[in-house]
Amino acid sequence: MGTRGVTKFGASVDPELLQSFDDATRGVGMNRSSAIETAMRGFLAEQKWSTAEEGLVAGALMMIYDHHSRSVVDEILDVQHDFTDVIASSTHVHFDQDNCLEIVAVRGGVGRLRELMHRIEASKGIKQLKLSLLNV
Ligand code: NI
Repeated sequence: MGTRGVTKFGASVDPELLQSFDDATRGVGMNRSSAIETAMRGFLAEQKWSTAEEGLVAGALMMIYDHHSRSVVDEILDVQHDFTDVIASSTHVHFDQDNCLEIVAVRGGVGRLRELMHRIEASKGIKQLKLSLLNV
């Protein structure tokens, strides 16, 4: 992250939350400062996606949908054909008898990704949808 040095700051948090955070942090072999940095970067990437007018992001859109709903299967395909400018690839997993898992790799402008997300959210038959983004 360059040679910009570090800034120390104080924060007031719920002690139980801090204890859980420190336990989890130790569990993955990180110190508190690097864990806070990781959490802050994740937060910023999420904020950028939900509010920014412009900016480039990349990540994955993951969804679980009803295999038996022909309308959602068609809709997911149609939407992806309408967003080839931001979709790099997609992987379909026939998860079980009833569920399909689709993982769509995306990169592009936040506004366009927001449009994609809203189109998919509007499809009935989507059981879970998650967009995970990284700042580019
Ligand atoms: Ni399937």
